[in-house]
Parts: sequence; C-alpha cells; structure tokens
Amino acid sequence: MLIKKPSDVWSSDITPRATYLRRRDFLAALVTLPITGRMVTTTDALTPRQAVTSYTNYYEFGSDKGAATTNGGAFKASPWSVTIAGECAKPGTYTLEDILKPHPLEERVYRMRCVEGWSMVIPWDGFPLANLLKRFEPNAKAKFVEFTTANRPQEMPGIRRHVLNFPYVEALRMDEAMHPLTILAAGLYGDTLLTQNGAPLRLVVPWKYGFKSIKSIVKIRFVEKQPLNTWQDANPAYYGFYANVNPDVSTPSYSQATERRIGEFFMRRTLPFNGYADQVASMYTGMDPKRLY
Ligand SMILES: Nc1nc2c(c(=O)[nH]1)N[C@H]1C(S)=C(S)[C@@H](COP(=O)(O)O)O[C@H]1N2
Ligand SMILES: [Mo]
Repeated sequence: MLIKKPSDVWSSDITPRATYLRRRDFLAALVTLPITGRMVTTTDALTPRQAVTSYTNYYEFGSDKGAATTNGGAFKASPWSVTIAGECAKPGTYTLEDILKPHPLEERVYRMRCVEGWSMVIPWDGFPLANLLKRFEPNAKAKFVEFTTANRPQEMPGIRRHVLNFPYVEALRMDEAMHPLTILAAGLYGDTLLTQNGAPLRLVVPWKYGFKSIKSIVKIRFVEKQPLNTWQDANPAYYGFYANVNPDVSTPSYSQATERRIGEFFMRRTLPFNGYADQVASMYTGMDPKRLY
C-alpha cells in the first residue's frame, strides 16, 4: 500500500494518478507493484508517464529515443536472474524473486538529467541498492561495483548494429553504490518497468548523468580497480567515470549549464549534482570537479 501522509508534497497532484490509470489498454499488461513507502526529493511537477515510457535512451535497441519502445517486443524480462561476482563472501546467481523479495519497494521521486541536455522527474519504485549489496558481504578489496546489462542480440536489435561495445557496463565507487539515494528500481508510476525503461531491474543514481543509470541488469561484480564504463570506452573525451551533474563543466559539444525539462518550454538552469549536492557533495571533497564529470 502507498502510505500517503497529508504533509507529503504530493507532486503527482499535478499529473493525477487517475490520469495515467485511464490508460487501461496499456496498463492491462502491467503488474501493479506493492509500494510500502514514499520519498519525495523534489517539488517539481512529475513528467507525464507517457513521456517517461516513450522518450528513452536504450542503445541495445537502437539509437533514437523511440527505438526501445518500437523494437522491444522480443525482449523477455522474465524469467530473470542476476549473477553476483567478485570480491564478496556470497557470490552466486540469484533469481529476480531472490533479489526483490526481501526489499519492500518504496516510491522515490527523482530528477533525472541526461548529458544530452534534457531532464525528467520520475516516480521510481525501488529500494536502496545498499540493502541488496550488504547481503553479499563485500570484502575490503571491493572498492567499486560494476553492473552489466543483458547482451541478447536476438532480442535487442541495436546490439547487432554495434553502435557501442556491448554488453553495456557501468560502475560506481563503493560509497556511491552504498549511498541511500542510489536505488535499484523495479517499476515506475506504480507499475513494473517496461522494456524501454530497463525491465526488470535497473539502477537509478539521481545526481549523475543518466547514462550511469544502467538498465536490465544481469550481473553485479565487486572489484578493486575502477572499471571502464561503456561510454568512456566509446568516447573518453566526452564521458567520464563519475559523471556527476555539473553545470560548470561542458562536454566537447554541449554546455551542461541548462536543461530542457521534457514537457516544458523554457530552459532551466542545471543544478550542481542535479540538486542533490547537500546529500552527496561530501563524497567528492578534495577531488578535481573536472575529473568528476
Ligand atoms: N543498458 C543500457 N542502460 C542505459 C542506457 C543504454 O543505452 N543501455 N542509456 C542510459 C542513458 S544515456 C540514459 S539518459 C538513461 C535513460 O533512462 P530512461 O530511458 O529510463 O529515462 O538510461 C541509461 N541506461
Ligand atoms: Mo543519457
């Protein structure tokens, strides 16, 4: 059940739940998630569900924003399992149920910012990644956590076109992975994830550019050395490891100072750490902000 306190800033009042529930045809295929709590980190209006589920980046299905919606039909998000490997006491392969069951889902309303200059506000349904990682008892050598996406050329036509070196890989430093704002999401807007949003399980790291939020995770590995993430491999001049949202550091072809919130007309100023500086900036004290991009 959704616990709704009257004091909550219920930002979806701007996009009432009834509005998206009206899309019955579409929702018929989805499973409504049991959500036990909620956390609102912004008073900004939610991005309409229609935009969140149709305007996506998922290169395994193609490079345009509609590709994963159009070409996602063959993708099977069930059954699913996740392999846990590397520097921990309990490596192994866990079913999606093993992964989800001990961790009640809560709704987290997060701002998301893409390096291409657009942003959204999305009500994710997930749980803190830290709670899951602790179960595998990472050891002292575990300095980073690496995530890998499914690599199924038969089901993911973008892989066959080799736009990137697949499988897609992303990673976080251990403290970032353990930060309470970092979640694994299994749904959004109260329903299980659609293929294009990373079904059945994806990462959400709201103070970083969107590419860090890896979709359809099949492997989590604890490692000692900083992994090479897919986008850094593809274009090291453009993409860094940390990818913290920073309005003061431009990419070679885009200023990162402003963003277009999907559905809005005027540009917004981009906030350092995407507005989450109070909660995360202390993890980076003493580091060169340019390296953090
Ligand atoms: N496996 C995988 N994960 C991915 C991507 C991708 O191409 N493949 N794109 C990333 C980028 S660039 C962004 S902006 C976010 C977008 O998430 P959304 O489409 O759910 O908004 O997913 C990220 N996760
Ligand atoms: Mo992105």
